[in-house]
Amino acid sequence: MELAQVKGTQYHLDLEKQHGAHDYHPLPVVLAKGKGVFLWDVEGKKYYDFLSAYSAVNQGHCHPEIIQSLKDQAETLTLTSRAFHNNRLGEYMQYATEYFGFERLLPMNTGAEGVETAIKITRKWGYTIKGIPEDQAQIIVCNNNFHGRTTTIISFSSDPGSKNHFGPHTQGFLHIPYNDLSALKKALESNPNVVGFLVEPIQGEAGVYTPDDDFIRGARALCTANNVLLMADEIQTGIGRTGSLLAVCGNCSCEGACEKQSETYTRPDLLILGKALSGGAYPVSAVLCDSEIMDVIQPGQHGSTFGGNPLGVTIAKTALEVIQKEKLTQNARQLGKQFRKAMNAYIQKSSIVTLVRGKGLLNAIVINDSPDSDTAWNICLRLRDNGLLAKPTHGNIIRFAPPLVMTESQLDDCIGIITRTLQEFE
Ligand code: IF1
Repeated sequence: MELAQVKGTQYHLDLEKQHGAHDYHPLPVVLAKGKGVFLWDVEGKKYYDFLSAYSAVNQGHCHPEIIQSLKDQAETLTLTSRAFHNNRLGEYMQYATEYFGFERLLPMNTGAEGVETAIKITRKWGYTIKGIPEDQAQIIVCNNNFHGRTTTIISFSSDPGSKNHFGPHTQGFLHIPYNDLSALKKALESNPNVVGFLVEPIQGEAGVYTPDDDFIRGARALCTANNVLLMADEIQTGIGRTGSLLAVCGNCSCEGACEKQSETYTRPDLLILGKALSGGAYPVSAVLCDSEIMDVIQPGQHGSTFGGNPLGVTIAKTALEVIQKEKLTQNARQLGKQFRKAMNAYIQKSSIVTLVRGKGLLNAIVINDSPDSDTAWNICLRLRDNGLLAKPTHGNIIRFAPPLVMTESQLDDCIGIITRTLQEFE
């Protein structure tokens, strides 16, 4: 075939460059197929996926049961809008609320929509239940947060690149340092109009920052004492990723088996889910809370065209069933320990890796170079050449988050690829 007719990597890169917005700087690889922990590019080269679409593909690429659900429902009924009822939504709501232990669920599509929904519910609860003066509600957020890219959400970002030149910014947000209970206590006690505390139980984009064990539990106590809603953004950390069903389950002794709240579980007032809620097959997000909070939203006050559509919720129900049936939470906890043990052994003799941190299969390594250097990027390029796909978060931090279906031997294989590649940079 003529070179021009071979639709290889460069052909696809050129098309995107010419016709697309340049809102990303992807690793130069063009993927065409995915199955389980593997991806294949347009030249047929095979890779381990160590990003899982930012924890949206916990169940592995194209999981057969999730895809079968998608196919069956797609040829039956995809969308009715919420102007009418459909025969999938109620059973999904019942299943998911029992699965996570809340009374009600509001279905949306993207993670950012879930966060925006939680903000609207919390503000309205503040005005109509807590009695905050109208338009005076404050929500506490953490420095270096990532909750999505809508104009309200980036209004409370602390990253200039996410925030600058997108004003005027939405008001009503207070910032505290992450993992700082005294700062949270001070902010709560000095601001009577606080209605919520929005927090990632582990800060993913910031570089997989795992807080002190007592941070979320302490935040729970402070929010309760000050009549403020704890809003847990588990869009990236939830659904088994951190070795528990939810990152707010803490160091539950159940090895991720309880699926229900255990003695170390810190129950948020609002739980925000997305990404792996659908196993990466379809945009599905949700906000879960109890009736006394959810009922502040009355008919016509919130929703979306696709929110709660029969196709998405059918996929999501199957995706949640897979997590439980295949014990993926337990697998993530076990393999996470195996990964960090191996990386810590490597770090003992490394000059370029300073630490590994994370929980379950949400981990990151810190490269001993400036955040402005391209060392982490170059390491990811070589990992790609060596058959493993990962990407730096900020500058010198590389996130490692494979699908939770990975086996011990596959992980050993990946650890070998990672350590051999790092050796090239020592
Ligand atoms: C991108 C980051 C990760 C999230 C948390 C809400 C959302 C996300 C904790 C919004 C989304 C995605 C967005 C994607 C890359 C990825 C990401 F690098 F952007 F920050 F994972 F860390 N809360 N995270 O992680 O969910 O609207 O995207 O469905 O924008 O490049 P979304």
